This record gives sequence, C-alpha cells and structure tokens, in this order.
Amino acid sequence: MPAEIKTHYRACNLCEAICGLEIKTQGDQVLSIKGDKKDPLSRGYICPKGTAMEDIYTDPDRLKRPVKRQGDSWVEISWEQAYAEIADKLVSVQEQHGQNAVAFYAGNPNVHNYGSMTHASVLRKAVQSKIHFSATSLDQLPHHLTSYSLYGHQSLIPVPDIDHTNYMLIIGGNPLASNGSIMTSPDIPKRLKGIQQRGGRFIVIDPRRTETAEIADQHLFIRPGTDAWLLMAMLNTLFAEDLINTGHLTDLLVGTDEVRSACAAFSPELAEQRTGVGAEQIRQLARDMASTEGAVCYGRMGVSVQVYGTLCQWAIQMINILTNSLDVRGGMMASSPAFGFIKPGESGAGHFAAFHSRVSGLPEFAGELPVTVMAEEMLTEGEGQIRGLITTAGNPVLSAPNGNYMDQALAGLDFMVCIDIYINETTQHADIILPPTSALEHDHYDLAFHRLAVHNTARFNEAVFEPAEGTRHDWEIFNELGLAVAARKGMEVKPLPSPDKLIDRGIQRGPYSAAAGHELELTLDKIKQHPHGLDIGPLQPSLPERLCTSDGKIRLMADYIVEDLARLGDEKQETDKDELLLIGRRHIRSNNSWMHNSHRLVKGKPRWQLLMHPDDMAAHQLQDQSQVRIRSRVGEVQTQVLASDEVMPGVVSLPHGWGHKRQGVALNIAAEQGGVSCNDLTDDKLVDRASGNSALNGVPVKVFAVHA
Ligand SMILES: Nc1nc2c(c(=O)[nH]1)N[C@H]1C(S)=C(S)[C@@H](COP(=O)(O)OP(=O)(O)OC[C@H]3O[C@@H](n4cnc5c(=O)[nH]c(N)nc54)[C@H](O)[C@@H]3O)O[C@H]1N2
Ligand SMILES: Nc1nc2c(c(=O)[nH]1)N[C@H]1C(S)=C(S)[C@@H](COP(=O)(O)OP(=O)(O)OC[C@H]3O[C@@H](n4cnc5c(=O)[nH]c(N)nc54)[C@H](O)[C@@H]3O)O[C@H]1N2
Ligand code: SF4
Ligand SMILES: [Mo]
Repeated sequence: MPAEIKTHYRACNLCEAICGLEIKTQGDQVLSIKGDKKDPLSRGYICPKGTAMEDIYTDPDRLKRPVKRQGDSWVEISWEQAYAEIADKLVSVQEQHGQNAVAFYAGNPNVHNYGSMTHASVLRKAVQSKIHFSATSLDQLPHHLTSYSLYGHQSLIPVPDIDHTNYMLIIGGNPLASNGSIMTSPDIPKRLKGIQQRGGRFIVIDPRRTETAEIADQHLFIRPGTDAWLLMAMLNTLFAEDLINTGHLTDLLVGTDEVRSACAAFSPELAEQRTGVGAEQIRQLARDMASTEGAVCYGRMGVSVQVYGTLCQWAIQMINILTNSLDVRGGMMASSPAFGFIKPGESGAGHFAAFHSRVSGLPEFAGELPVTVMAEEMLTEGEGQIRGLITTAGNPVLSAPNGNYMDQALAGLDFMVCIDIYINETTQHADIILPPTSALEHDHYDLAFHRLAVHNTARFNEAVFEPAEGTRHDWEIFNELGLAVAARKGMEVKPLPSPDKLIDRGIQRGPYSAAAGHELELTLDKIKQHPHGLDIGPLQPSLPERLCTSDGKIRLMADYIVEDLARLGDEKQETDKDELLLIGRRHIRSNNSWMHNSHRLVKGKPRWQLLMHPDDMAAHQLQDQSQVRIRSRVGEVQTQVLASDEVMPGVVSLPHGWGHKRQGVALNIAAEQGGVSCNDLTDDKLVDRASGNSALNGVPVKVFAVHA
C-alpha cells in the first residue's frame, strides 16, 4: 500500500522573507511545495527557492555522517569518534598556543536556524576563545552599530512600515531579487505595488537599473560608494530649507544642532559632482521626505557594504528622525515580536571597540572582529596567531573579500572543524566535518526575522520529515561537541534543553504573555495551534518606551561619525579613466554561495557574467559575450562579459557566490556551472573604517580583453 499523502505547513528559512509553505509529502518524498495562502505575513507568496527546499533534502552530495579527511579523500566516522578527536585537537592547539588560538566563524544560515542561535553558546563556553567572526561584518554590521549608538541596543533596528508608507526611498537594495533584507517583507512585489495603488511612490537609487528599479516610480543612477554625499546633502537641504520636523521625538533628541553644522559643508552641488545625481534632484528627495506623511528612507547592502557603510546608515536614520518618519505609521518602526522583543534592560545590547584586532587594529563589535581581518590573523605570525578554526554554516572562501588569501589561510591552519552540510570551497579545508540535519528534518521558529518583519506574526512548525537515523540537529551538535571539549578540559558545561523549550520560556516572558498582562497570554503551545502563523497585527509606534539608552534619549552624534565625515570631506575624486567600479548582484534563483547544487535553480541561461555598459565596452574594445580578465589590487579572474545598459557607465557588476570549480569541492551540479568568485577581486583592505565592515561594493577594477 502506498504511504499516506500528508500536508505540512512550514516556513521557508532560506532568506529573510520567511514565507509560509504548504508541503505535500508521501513517505519520504516531497510531492509539492506551494505558498501557504493562510500565512498572514506571506499570504501565499513563494519564490523559486522555496520549492528547492526539496533539493537540499534529497541532495546526494549532502553529508549525513561526520567525515574525516584522509589525504585527498574523506572517510565516514562515528559521532563519538568525531567529537573525541575534535575535542582533543582543539584543546591541544589551545594548550600549545593559548585560548585565543582557536577562532569561530559563523555564517549566514545560523540566523535562519533557531537551534544554532540558541545553542552555539554551549560550544563557545567550552572553547573559551574571545576570537569570533561572522557574516555580520560582510553585511549588516553598520545597522547594528547605528542602532547601538542611537537607540541603545544593536537589535533595536526599525524597519520600513511598507504596508502603510506613501513614499519610500530605497537606496542600495534590490528587494525584487533579495525578497527584502532588514525588512522581512514576503510578497514584496505586491507590497511595493500597494504603495502605488494608494497613490504613493517609491524611488530607487542604485548604480544598476535593477528589477526593483524597473517597477519603481523613479530610478536614479548613483556612482558606487558616493551615497554618503547624497545623504548628507539631503540633510543639508532639510536644514537649509527649514524642513525639520521631529514630531513626538523632539524632547528625546540630543545634538540636532551638531547634525546641522556637520552637514553644512555638504551642499547638493558638491554631491552632484560626486554622485552624478543632480543637485535639484537631491533637494527634491529631501523635500518629498519632509512633505509626505508616512515617508521612509531605507538603505541596504549597496549602502551598508561599502566604504561609508556606517555613515550611510547613520545618515538614513537622521533623515527619518528629522522628517518625522521614525516611529510613525508609514515610516520606520521597530517590530514587536513574541520572542526577542527589545526593551530597556534587554541583554545583548552590544559594545564597541572594547578590543581591537592584533594585526590591523580594527575594532570588535559585540564580541566579534571583522571578517576582513580573519585571514591576516591566521597568516601573520606572532603571539595571538589563529591556528584552529570552527566554522558553522559559513563559506568565507567565497563570501569574504580576497578569497584566495582566505583559501591560503585556511589551508595553513593546524586544525579546522566545520559544522556544515556540504564539502564546499571552505569546508574542504576541514580536518573533520560534522553535518547537521537539513531544514525539513527539524522544527522551526524564526528567531531573527520576526524581529525585522513589517507585520507582527509568530509561527512555529514541526519537522516535515523524521531525521534520518543516526543524524544530529545543529543544536545537538553544539551540545555534544561543547560537552566533549569541556570534558577534555576537565571543566563543566551544561547542555541546553531543546530549542522549543528555550523559546517557550522567552515567549512566556514576552510582550504577549500572561506575565505581561496581555490578553493573548501567549505560549509556544498557543502558537502551535496556528500552523499558518498567528497574526499579531501591524507595526505600532513604541520607541520612547523601548529606547535602551542609559538616559532614555537619542544622542544623534557620535565620535566615529565626526571622524568619518572628516574622511569623506577629505576624499579625492577618482581620476583614473580606465578604472571601473565593481558592484555585486543578487538573483531570485540564487542564494549566496550554497544553492547552486540545485538543478532546478541553476538551469536556464547562466547568471554569473560580468555586466558592463556598452559605452565602456566600446572604450575598452570589448565584444559582447567575449572573455575578459578583471583585475583588482588583490587578484585577477577571467569570465564572460555581457553588454548591458542596466549598469551605469563606469560600473561593472558580478554576483558573488559562484566559482565552484575549485579543487576539492564535492558539489556535482554546482561544479558544472561556469562563473568565478567575485570575492577573488574584492579587497580585504577596503573597509568601512567606522565599523570594520567589508566594502564589497565599489571595488576599483580594470577590465581587459582576452586575446585567443
Ligand atoms: N535571491 C536571493 N535573495 C537573497 C540573497 C541571495 O543571495 N539571493 N541573500 C540574502 C542576504 S544574505 C542578504 S544580506 C540580502 C541582501 O538584500 P539586498 O540588499 O536587497 O540585495 P542586493 O541585491 O545585494 O542589493 C544591493 C543593491 O545595491 C546596489 N549597489 C551596489 N553598490 C551600491 C552603491 O554604492 N550605492 C547604491 N546606492 N547602491 C549600490 C546593487 O546594484 C544592488 O542592486 O538578500 C537576501 N536575500
Ligand atoms: N562580493 C560579495 N560578497 C558577499 C556579499 C555580496 O553581496 N557581495 N554578500 C555577503 C552577505 S550579505 C552574506 S550574508 C555572506 C554570506 O556568507 P556565508 O554565510 O559565509 O556564506 P553562505 O554562502 O551563506 O554559506 C552558508 C554555508 O552554510 C551551509 N549551511 C546551509 N544550511 C545550513 C544549516 O542549516 N546548518 C549548517 N550547519 N550549515 C548550513 C552551507 O552549506 C554553506 O556552506 O556573503 C557575503 N559576501
Ligand atoms: S522569498 Fe523564497 S527563499 Fe525567501 S523565504 Fe520566501 S520562498 Fe523562501
Ligand atoms: Mo547577508
């Protein structure tokens, strides 16, 4: 008799949109994956990656047992042997070279996996190293630093109230490809169209005419890395034209006059020279922000991950604050999640520059050093050199700047262990790989992204499939390896109960709990009764009560902003006519570096080529679709160029996460794909100096024809 057909509901955890899925299964087969129409947040929306959840589950290249390197090959070993050997090697490295000779790198999928978020601390406690890196410093670090210094907590990050806004300025974000970032907003095409349907507008500022720009009311090209000029000129206009309105926040603000004098020198005319956006246009953006009720200025990767990332994110907050767009309907508001609700006294607020990296002296933030120094900390000899590494769900060889240098650094380590499902560009350097179960095999509650959602909901889903026999979830690996390391050191570390129990505790202390006197009296059990997700309602103004600063005020200026403004003002304008500025690109069918082993996602025409403006191609005597060499300070790659007027003259675009032909990679479908790694060009010395975040956009390169 064929197995029974079952219907499961499960949120997708591949990107920040957290779409509800309806999954039909029979036995251990997936029959279909569709959007869950009853999910109050995603409303039935799904993107092509959602259906590829099946491919991760069935991927023959996915590891299910620990593997140990033996020369150029891998042998399966038992969990017990793996834990014992890892504990022994890690502790030996520490005994020989000190506690901090073992470092951690945590990649992006950790924040999409609640068990990793709740349990990584067990292993950290046992290892006792203070050297931590994560994908945060390739990404949203400027947002954390800005929220930490303005609002007193790194996670009190306001998000656009996209469902009620009447004017949205999107700078350096492409939500039609990314499905929204630091703005969990599934069904983004409809949400953006909704702005237009209520008579509002949205504007995109981007060096590329992106999918989002195509449907926007207006698109403005901007020279990469120059946004700070535009944003400062908008602030300048707000003061010059007397457009400041600080609404209900007025009494909380400290330092408005300092902001006024800081932007005095940044006129729209200067900004025009730097950015290529007309001065009058810039003034109009400022006037529209000020005159529209329910307006929001929002910036993402393009402005966060560039040389002025922190300054840009700070200026964006200033624009919202000074146009009465913060903490108001239709503006930017903090979400109110059932778990992880930030209020005064909440732990994890962050700290900044408590110590600095050994070689380049970049500051820590919240206990993490910038990834951009990870390789040099491994390759530079001396006390404090990193000699052992634990990676969890990360692929820095393809994700971090100067990938070849990273590759070299990992190859030289004394010991490396990876918690990962694949043997890829990074994990191939491991001595032992510990593979966790795949997403469909464990339960799920999104800890990170309800916190950044444009509408408050809560959703818990049971596992779709029983985990394969003898496998472990990420959280179990953290518990078990943590205990093994502690035992080897003769210390005691307690394992944590399963993640569902931990979040139930958090929910029962949260804003909708009986303890808080809320009528919902939420518990995890109550949330479980809503498998499509529980609707808790739209975003609400809440900031004055939730500010986590010591005096309950918002201090607008910070020293690092003053320093960065001086750096901006002193900056020379580039004059090398041969130089082009490299930017990234995301595509709806790709996800960072690790979804290229799904046939259904990679099929069709290739998407990894270099895009270049036809005028630049003519100036460089290049033919469309020909092979080109791209050279930067740190490296050179060869790939195919496509002529495209999507990118502005002077700019070239190459997506990251490709280039799977590196030796040792065991990803069969991915390795058949063309393309090179964009991060073999990006420069580990090009950083946002305020935060230490990498500058992966706006990298100077030269492009040459390849002659047969
Ligand atoms: N399909 C898909 N979705 C994803 C991901 C993915 O890989 N694929 N990754 C996920 C992750 S980890 C993240 S962080 C988010 C990112 O989400 P987004 O930030 O929305 O995505 P990007 O496509 O990187 O958008 C950055 C935009 O900035 C532009 N840009 C580059 N340089 C500059 C500049 O100097 N100034 C300005 N104004 N713009 C610039 C680029 O052209 C690009 O359009 O996406 C998430 N979602
Ligand atoms: N040039 C350039 N570089 C970029 C970017 C860019 O826009 N341009 N974007 C940056 C951004 S925003 C980000 S977030 C980073 C991402 O950088 P990383 O996080 O380092 O890289 P990912 O490609 O997300 O790799 C994820 C890894 O996790 C594994 N994995 C997937 N699911 C699980 C799981 O459930 N458990 C475990 N243990 N492992 C799992 C995968 O096999 C893969 O090895 O890349 C950054 N790099
Ligand atoms: S947009 Fe796609 S990848 Fe992102 S959560 Fe939704 S279905 Fe998953
Ligand atoms: Mo990211």
